Amino acid sequence: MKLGFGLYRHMLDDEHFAFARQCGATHIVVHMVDYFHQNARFSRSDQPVGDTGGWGTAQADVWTTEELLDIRARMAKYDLTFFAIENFDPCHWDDILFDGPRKAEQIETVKQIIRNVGAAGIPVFGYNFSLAGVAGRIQENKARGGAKTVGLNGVNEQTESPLPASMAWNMVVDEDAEGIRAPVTKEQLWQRLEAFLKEIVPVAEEAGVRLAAHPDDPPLEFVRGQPRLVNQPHLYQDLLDLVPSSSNALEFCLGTIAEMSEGDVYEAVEQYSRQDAIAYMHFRNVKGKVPHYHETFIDEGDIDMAKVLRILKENNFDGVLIPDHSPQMTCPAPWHSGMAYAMGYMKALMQVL
Ligand SMILES: [Mn+2]
Repeated sequence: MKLGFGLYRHMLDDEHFAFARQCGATHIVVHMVDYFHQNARFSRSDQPVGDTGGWGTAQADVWTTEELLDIRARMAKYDLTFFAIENFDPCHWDDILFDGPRKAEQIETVKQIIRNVGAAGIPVFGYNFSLAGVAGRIQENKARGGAKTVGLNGVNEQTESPLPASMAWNMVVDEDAEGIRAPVTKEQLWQRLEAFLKEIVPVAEEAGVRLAAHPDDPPLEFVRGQPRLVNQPHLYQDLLDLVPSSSNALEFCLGTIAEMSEGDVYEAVEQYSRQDAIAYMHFRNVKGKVPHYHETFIDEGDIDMAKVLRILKENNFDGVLIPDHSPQMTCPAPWHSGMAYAMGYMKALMQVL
């Protein structure tokens, strides 16, 4: 197993590559959809919440092989491997998620992206087949020592307010759209996922790319009036069984799985690592379950992280672990210090193992 690090698009520079390498990372997961491109001082747990409750406006450019190869070459100078891209831009697939008029066109766009990613030698593509995306989490100083972190303290106006028609996932895709998104049934959502996987998995196989599904965060039953797809651990199996293939895999978010109201996080790690279904893991910790939980430092939550690593090792997990999020530490570099703390802990656990 390998130690990786996630970087947003605005962080794809020498400074952040050096930081990741200095933290011990060998592999990089790149978030090409950058909520923060207009304000690089935000870190991931500083998600700006506008009056639509979103993370900003999506940008619909298709990532070219040349662009990806350039990023790959720049990180290679720091002995870093471009392991995965995380998330489609909502503009790439809003009509796939909502069964809109441009669905067929967007399926072709997604196929082209997967081909480009494969051609650039990037083996994994993480995605989150979610209608409302990440929504409703609040920031509180609940991690150890009063560190700022995110969580839920019961459902709130954000989780309960209907998703505007202007939005897909948690971003604005069409500023002019008025009204709200019609509620979708859980059955419809799963049918849309099945149709998506049946189109895209064969292309991913041919391109040498593993699609890796993130669960719904936060894993409530409904968010913004829309059902969640994978909000219990057993639903990951349903996703895998729709189209069995090594290219139909998981972006296993340990924290989100632990937040789910049913199931056992260690059994889930065992079940999915035994099948070699985990392409990479968001290795983070949390206290509580929906609708009352908060993210914690890696060593203070409900999850025994060493136990998770032992299960992964027994099942010969060969993928990448990244910290995903971390609480922010009280100092002039809150994001960096939180991440460096998580990375040092992960590196040490891996060495002891
Ligand atoms: Mn995650």
